[in-house]
Amino acid sequence: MSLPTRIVPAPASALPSDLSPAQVRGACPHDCPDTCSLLTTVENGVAIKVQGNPEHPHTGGVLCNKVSRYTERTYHPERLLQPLKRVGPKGSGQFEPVSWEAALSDIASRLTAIAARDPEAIVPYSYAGTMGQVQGESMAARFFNRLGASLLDRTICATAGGEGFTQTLGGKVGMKVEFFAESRLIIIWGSNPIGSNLHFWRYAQQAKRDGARMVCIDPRKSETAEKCHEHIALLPGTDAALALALMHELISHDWLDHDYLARHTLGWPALKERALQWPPERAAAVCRVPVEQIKALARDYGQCFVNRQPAAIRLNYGMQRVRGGGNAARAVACLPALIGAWRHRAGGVLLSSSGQFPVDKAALQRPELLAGRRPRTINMSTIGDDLLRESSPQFGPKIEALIVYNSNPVAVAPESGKVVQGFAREDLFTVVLEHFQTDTADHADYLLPATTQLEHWDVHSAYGHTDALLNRPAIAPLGQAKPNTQIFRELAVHMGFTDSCFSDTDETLCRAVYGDKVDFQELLDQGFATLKLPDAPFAEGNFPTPSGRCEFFSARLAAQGLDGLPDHVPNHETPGSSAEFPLAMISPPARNFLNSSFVNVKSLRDIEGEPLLEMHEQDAAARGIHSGSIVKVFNQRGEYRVKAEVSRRARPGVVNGMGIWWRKLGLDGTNVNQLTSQHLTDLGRGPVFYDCLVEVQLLAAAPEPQAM
Ligand SMILES: Nc1nc2c(c(=O)[nH]1)N[C@H]1C(S)=C(S)[C@@H](COP(=O)(O)OP(=O)(O)OC[C@H]3O[C@@H](n4cnc5c(=O)[nH]c(N)nc54)[C@H](O)[C@@H]3O)O[C@H]1N2
Ligand SMILES: Nc1nc2c(c(=O)[nH]1)N[C@H]1C(S)=C(S)[C@@H](COP(=O)(O)OP(=O)(O)OC[C@H]3O[C@@H](n4cnc5c(=O)[nH]c(N)nc54)[C@H](O)[C@@H]3O)O[C@H]1N2
Ligand code: SF4
Ligand SMILES: [Mo]
Repeated sequence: MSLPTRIVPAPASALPSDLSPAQVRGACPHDCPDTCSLLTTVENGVAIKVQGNPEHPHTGGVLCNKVSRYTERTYHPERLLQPLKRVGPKGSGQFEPVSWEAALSDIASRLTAIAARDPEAIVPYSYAGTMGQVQGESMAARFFNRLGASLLDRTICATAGGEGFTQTLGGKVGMKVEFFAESRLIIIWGSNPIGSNLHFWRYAQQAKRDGARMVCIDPRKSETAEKCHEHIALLPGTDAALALALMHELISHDWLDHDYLARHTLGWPALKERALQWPPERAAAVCRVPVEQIKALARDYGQCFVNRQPAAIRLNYGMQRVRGGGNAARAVACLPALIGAWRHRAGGVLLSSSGQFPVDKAALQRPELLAGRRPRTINMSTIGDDLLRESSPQFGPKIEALIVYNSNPVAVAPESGKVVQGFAREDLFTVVLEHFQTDTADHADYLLPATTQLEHWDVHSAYGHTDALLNRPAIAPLGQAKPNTQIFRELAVHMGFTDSCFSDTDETLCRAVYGDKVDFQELLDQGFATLKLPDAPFAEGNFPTPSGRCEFFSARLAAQGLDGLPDHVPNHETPGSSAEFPLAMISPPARNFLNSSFVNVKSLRDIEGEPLLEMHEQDAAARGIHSGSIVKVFNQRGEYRVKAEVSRRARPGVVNGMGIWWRKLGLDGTNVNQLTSQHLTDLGRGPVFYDCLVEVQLLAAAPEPQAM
């Protein structure tokens, strides 16, 4: 195979001595519930193939389409391989190469000057470009703690649902994913596992083959919805109404596990009273689905109680990106307790398993480096507004410097018009650590080349299974790229930080992730270690809530002046409420991208084609739109162009703007987030990407089909 000449094969001494010469075990770093175990084949210091590890049961030797092409991403001709300094106007993406030494000393002196005025004017911005515990918030967090920089509230994905689960079940805890294979009823709720949780889908298919009933709850007829026995295409943001109506039916037919309710739940009389206000007819009108579908689902769920069969819910974050997302997650989290589904190992609910990992955050992040300071917190979901704010007593200092790693906010954060305006500020000093020149990187003052997963150490928790994984480097860093940890280590030296924790190696950090709670030798030997957890964690209650019970009523929420019970909280932008913007838009993940990662990998972008808007035929016909038409999607916040597809995947009144394209690779230099808002969720201060009203207008008709 021919490789770009600038890739110098690694000298043998650069590789850790305990690596096998041919195959190296690693972990997929991406923000995906599956956290696969990888096997990378290396020849002469070059990675030639990345495969799924057949010895890891959850991976089963299979990777998704994206990561099976990992070498294409790693050796991409546009990989950033040397530090760059801006030469053109802000945002122009024009850079010249500089040495690491020049870049780090200039960055350090700029940050030192800002910190002398107020360190809170410096803001870190990161998310889950890598989910690694070490290349994520370890050395970086130490650096920002020592500096006294603003803290970042990492809300962009999961905080509404996470908070809903924490209030109800006590944390991000739930069923073990493998036991879905034994369930008799599987409700896939706000999730498209064929696209985004492939290895869960393997277990679900096993159950389906064994006769389980499958129901999908999703406004979009996704690849997954198509494969289920029933698809409930509710309006976005109406899930709590549906869940409350299911409770109503369970109560009125007495499909209730009274013993479980009495011994292991808190607030049942109050929840019962709330649910009785939600007859299925009321929910059907809110969700705009046939009332029969709600009754039938309640019957299926109730029959599992009657017949002592396990019923399982796979909930995903797709349903909590609306104003009432936290309440909706709470309502769904209550359901298993009503029928005592938790008694079975194949019953209950799973949103995320991440709360089950014993990560020693303090050992990684060293909060004591704050030395008693309590910096303000910036919410990453409102970075657009926050970059445009002046200093004020409420807000604190104007943001003067932003250090971005593991994230592409210009593409992924809501209301990108404002985000771009903020990043374009001439008086903002921006450093971006990246693999590629993303939309965000275009706005950097310094662009620093980071290593990929094939080039560095890391340890991974998962959020869709309960195995910890170790990632060993398979190849030496390409070009002058450095791990995030190393960049922050060297930056610390240039800032004059002498604390000994800045000299911890990546291997030391890997060992610190779980301390003695996970056997590190097992990780070294096998690449993964299964957490020792009970099969049916809540069969006898024992929820990690303050009361030890499933908390239908949350005293903690009530104490904050919030509703102690889950309820339906309507969207900020309720479908049907605006004549100007009559359509609701959701923007779920595209199957061949991972958020905005992989958009620049040509073979994957070719499969996705162009930015796409799926429309129901009624909505399209009313606007003279056909498949292939170029349309303008717009609202009060902005507009973007896409190719329309008249599609059975869209329900009437809802359009699906598939995510998340790089702006500069789109049709008009914008993407779907040009339209999304910076409103927040009811719990967790999360973003509301799927709570967004728009209108669509034909720009150019579809080309006539060519005669064959
Ligand atoms: N291929 C691929 N895989 C991914 C990702 C990706 O971008 N691409 N993203 C990763 C990330 S960051 C995450 S957080 C995870 C989980 O990511 P999720 O965002 O949960 O993604 P999906 O599993 O695709 O499921 C979302 C589904 O929710 C539906 N939905 C939208 N609004 C509503 C609503 O109001 N109610 C209900 N019931 N459904 C709604 C959408 O139509 C979509 O089918 O997946 C990860 N995996
Ligand atoms: N409209 C709309 N917007 C959304 C969503 C949606 O469904 N609809 N989903 C939201 C969700 S769920 C999420 S999680 C966010 C995701 O948002 P982000 O976490 O920002 O995810 P990515 O867009 O994949 O960007 C991650 C970047 O990190 C870089 N990276 C990867 N590994 C490393 C590394 O080791 N070092 C460094 N320095 N960089 C690295 C990658 O090259 C990539 O450019 O987007 C959110 N935005
Ligand atoms: S993105 Fe998900 S499915 Fe694909 S290899 Fe990574 S963990 Fe596995
Ligand atoms: Mo996410």
